[in-house]
Amino acid sequence: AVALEDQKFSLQEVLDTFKLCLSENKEVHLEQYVAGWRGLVRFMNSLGSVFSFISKDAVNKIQILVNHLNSETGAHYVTIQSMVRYELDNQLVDLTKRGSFPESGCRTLLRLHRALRWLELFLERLRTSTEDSKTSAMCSEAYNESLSQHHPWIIRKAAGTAFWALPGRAQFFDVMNVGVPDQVVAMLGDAMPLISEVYQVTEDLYAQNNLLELP
Ligand code: 1PW
Repeated sequence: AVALEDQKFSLQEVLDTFKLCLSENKEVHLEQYVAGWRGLVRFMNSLGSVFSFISKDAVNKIQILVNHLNSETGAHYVTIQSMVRYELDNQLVDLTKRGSFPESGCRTLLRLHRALRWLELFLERLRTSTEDSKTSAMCSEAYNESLSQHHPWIIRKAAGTAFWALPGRAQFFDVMNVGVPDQVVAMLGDAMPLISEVYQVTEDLYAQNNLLELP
């Protein structure tokens, strides 16, 4: 069987999955959120092997969340809202220092959530870029404004090195498999508000529950 991560895909589909994860009452469905991330990992892997160290951690985090979904307490993990309520009500989260719950849904999802902000900033730069824009510069600017603040020096260093090896803008658009550059730009214009909304709903939920700095 072909590994899921190797299948041909279109970034459009990936972004559509993120759209599906938000219900009318603004609940974020974990299964779709995870499916969206799986697509992003496929995307990263098609950008070259340098990115695999980055996608590896995302794959680990995705698997932890899938394990929660498939466990006997999986019913509590249907939405991010129900997950937060369940884990907090049952003291299943390390709130101040790492301890008994290194794989809590709350701290695991927070890592993906922070990475989603990076993606949002990066895709927005890509959307408004011109032909001579450098993907490596756009990627590292987005990273420096977001995720890097949560990473130790050694990871920042490794990430910076990986960005240098990113394909150029034209090849990047090609890998997205959406169409000519104008179509990519239009697709991103449609998709960005949805990604932003998923991000914002999660951010607000975590802020309300004081979870934004989970160890
Ligand atoms: C080109 C599009 C890229 C968008 C996807 C971004 C995925 C970002 C994954 C960065 C991972 C870098 C290496 C891992 C670092 C982990 O230590 C860190 N994980 C994340 C996702 O930031 C923190 O997780 P930890 O160590 O607290 O379990």
